[in-house]
This record gives sequence, structure tokens and C-alpha cells, in this order.
Amino acid sequence: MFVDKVHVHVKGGDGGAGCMSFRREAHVPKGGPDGGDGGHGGDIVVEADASLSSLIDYRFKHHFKAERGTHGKGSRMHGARGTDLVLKVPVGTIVREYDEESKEAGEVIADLTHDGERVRAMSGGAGGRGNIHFVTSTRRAPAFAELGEPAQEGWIEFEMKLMADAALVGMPSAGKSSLISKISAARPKIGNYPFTTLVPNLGVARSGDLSFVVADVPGLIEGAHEGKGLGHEFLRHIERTALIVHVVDLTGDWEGRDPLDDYRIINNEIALHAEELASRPRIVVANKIDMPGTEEACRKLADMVRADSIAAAGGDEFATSPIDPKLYRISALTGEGVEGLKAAIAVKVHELREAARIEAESREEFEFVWEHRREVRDRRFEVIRLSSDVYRVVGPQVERMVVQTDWDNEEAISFLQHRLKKIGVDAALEAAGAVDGDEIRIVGRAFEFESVRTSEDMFSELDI
Ligand SMILES: Nc1nc2c(ncn2[C@@H]2O[C@H](COP(=O)(O)OP(=O)(O)OP(=O)(O)O)[C@@H](O)[C@H]2O)c(=O)[nH]1
Ligand SMILES: [Mg+2]
Repeated sequence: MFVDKVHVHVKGGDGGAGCMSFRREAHVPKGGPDGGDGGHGGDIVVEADASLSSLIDYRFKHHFKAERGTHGKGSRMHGARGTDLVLKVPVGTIVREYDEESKEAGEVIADLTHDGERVRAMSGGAGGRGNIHFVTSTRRAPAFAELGEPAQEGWIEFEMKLMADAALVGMPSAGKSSLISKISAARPKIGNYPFTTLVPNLGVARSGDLSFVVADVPGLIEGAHEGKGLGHEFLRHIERTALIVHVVDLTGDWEGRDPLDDYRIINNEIALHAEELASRPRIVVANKIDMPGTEEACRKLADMVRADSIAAAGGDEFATSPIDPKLYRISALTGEGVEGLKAAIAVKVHELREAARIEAESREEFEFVWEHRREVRDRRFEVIRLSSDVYRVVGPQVERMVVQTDWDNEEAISFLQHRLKKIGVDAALEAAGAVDGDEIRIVGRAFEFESVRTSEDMFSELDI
């Protein structure tokens, strides 16, 4: 089976707890705080690996977790960092956020197009800080430490798209598999019945010094863009290819079709699948010229292609068009015209690669864009009024702060209250109508709202 889309649940390692400890020495009656920090939990990293050709590894295993950080200890001993978990995927995999409930993919985390390219898809939790961090001029002996931060977790989607330079598309039985077997070492099944090819085949073709990767995609039929036939899933693969090589069967063999209708239908399906594909560079091939009685269809098709080429260039005959004005006439059976077609594809692919290289150099790194957006989202919180005197605060960062607090420790709780105030939770509660004594709930905890604090400055010198 050709596995090209999977969903996996990933979780970073939790952070280790910070330590609350005081120095003990033989001749020092009361030592200072010396609790070390907890170790950072491992991250979930996704890495492209050129030796993989499918996502089959993720077909049955869906849950992955990185190692947790260990706890801090006395004598300023910090916990160890948890090991990252690296998930390997084929080159050409798009990593996205995924909502398991709605079954919808979200933002793109990364598009891994080079061997070894990696992205941190989920972060491990930060280690909790030991009590050495909480010393201030008014508080010499802080008797609390932070618990470890829980790691981020969630579902992500891997989608693999073919990384071919050129894709052979067309109606079933047009001769796409015959053509790829003529121009490359690929040996797919060839049959005189439709839908012989069920999964895409890749081959490497050479023309002089130039080489390119070509894909033989299963046949498309009318309505493919809305799921008809087998083409639906595979239309996606065309999105990745720089060049579309449209193969038309001049005999209209399958179901006694008209080659000119076929040509129109395939163009339509491609454009309906994704608008930008309509302007994707394209070469049109007329196949089966060895069959008698195909000359007229060939002539008409050549006229259509020329007209489409001019139309795609905005009606200007001399402007460059994404559609090659020339119709390539071949026989994938006898090999006639195949060398010339191969050379034309090779030259076009190399031109496109050069253009893509120049564009890539001026593009911003995907990873950082996504990480920045995620951070912004992480800091957001919302106040929900549950009843006249009960409020709930929800938001990833706020909730993590609460989970990191040791609730058996008064000092840790007042430190939390100070942090919440600092990031604007108190102000938001007041704006929502909360008054002293109201109940505030955050994750599984409930406490009383107090707008004026007596212990106000106790933590003000700390870096929160
Ligand atoms: N006469 C002639 N027959 C051809 C030519 N190219 C392909 N055929 C025949 O057409 C039939 C279909 O060829 P395939 O290469 O399997 O076609 P395909 O486009 O890969 O078809 P699907 O995989 O079903 O989409 C086979 O019987 C081939 O032998 C050609 O140039 N001339
Ligand atoms: Mg085929």
C-alpha cells in the first residue's frame, strides 16, 4: 500500500522539577538556598531522510513521546535534559498541525524538502527552577521551587508528496506508463485496460548531461477533482512537480473517446483541483502516432495547444507562456519522437529549477514563522464568566503556570499570583467584572480573587 498521509500524536518530555534545598555544612549553622533546576524535557523533532520512500512506519504506530528531564538536586545540581525524539519522514513531507476532533489539518509547521532538514514540532517542558532563583533582598531563604513544565502535546499530520520534476498525467490508457518505461529505468505494469497504474511510479531520465525525476501518475477521469475514479488522491502529487507533461491518446482508445475532449477534460480537472495548477508550466504530448488515422486529431490538437499557449500568455503570441506552444508527437510503443520529448522536458526542468533556486534564496524560513505564531497563540488567554461570582481562565501558558505550582506551598502560590498579575490575568478578570472574593478557576484549581496584594513586592525583583 502507498501510505502518503498519516496522523500521529506527539508529546515532548516533561520538564524535571526544580529543587528546594539549603546548604548544609559542618560549621555553617544555616546555609543559603542551593536547590538546582530540573532538566528540560526532550523535543519532538521531525527530520527528512532521503533513504525513506513512504510513511509506512507510521501506519500502525501513532503515539510518540520524548524523554522527560530529571529533577534538580541539592548542592546546585541540575537535572539532566531529556533526549529528543527524532521522527524520520521521506523528503517531500509536509508537517502540519492537526485537529483530531474536527479531523482537519491546521497550519503548516514545515515543508521538508531536503535530506536532513528538520523542524521541532513539539517542545519539551522547561525544567522547574530551583530555589536559588527566588532569592530577593527581602527574601533570603525562599522555601519553594518550581515544578517542571508539562510538555506540549498534540496531533500532527505528515503528508508526503512526490518530489518529481515532471509528472505524466492523462486519461487512463493514454500510454503514461509506456512512456516512463521508455525514458527511464522504471518498469511499471502496462495494460490495455484502464487504471493499470494504481500508485505513482518514479523514474530518473537522462538527456545528455541533464537528468530529471519523472512520475507516472494514475489515470485521471472527468470529476477526478471531486473524488471520481482513482485520480483524486493523486492529483495532489502534481502540486509538487515543476512541470506537467500532459499525455493525450490520439486514438481516444479508452471508451472510444475523442482525444480533443480528453485534452479539455484533463486541463479542467487540473485547474479545478487547484487554481494555481492552471498556470503551471506544461508540455502536451500526442501519443500513439503509429496508429493509422490519427493525423487529423493530431493536427487539431496542435492548433488547440498553440491557441492555449497564446491565451495563457495573456493573448500575446510573442510573450513567454507557461504552456509550450509545440505539440510533441510520439509513439511510446515504437519510440518515435521520444528522444526529442525527453530533451525538451530536461531543458525545461533545468530552467525551472534555476528559477526556483533564486526564489528560495529570498524566502523566509518557514520554521521561524510558525514558531513565532505558535508562541503568540500560546500566550493568549481568555476569561469566561461561569456564574455571577465564578470565573474560569483558559490559555496554554496560564494553565502551564498553574500546573507548575506546588500547591502545598504558600510561597509558591503567592509567586503564582504575582506571575498571573504580571501577564495581565488580574486586569482581564477585573475587566470581566471580577471582584474580591470571587472564585477563579484555572485547570483543576480554584482560588479567591484578590485585587490588592499585600505581598506585592516580594517577587518584583525576579525575572518571571
Ligand atoms: N499503438 C500504441 N499503443 C500504445 C502506445 N503507448 C501505449 N500503448 C498501449 O496503450 C495501452 C495502455 O498503455 P499504458 O502505458 O498502460 O497506459 P497508462 O496511461 O499508463 O494507463 P493507466 O495506468 O491505466 O492510466 C497499452 O496496451 C499499451 O501497449 C503507442 O504509442 N502506440
Ligand atoms: Mg499506467
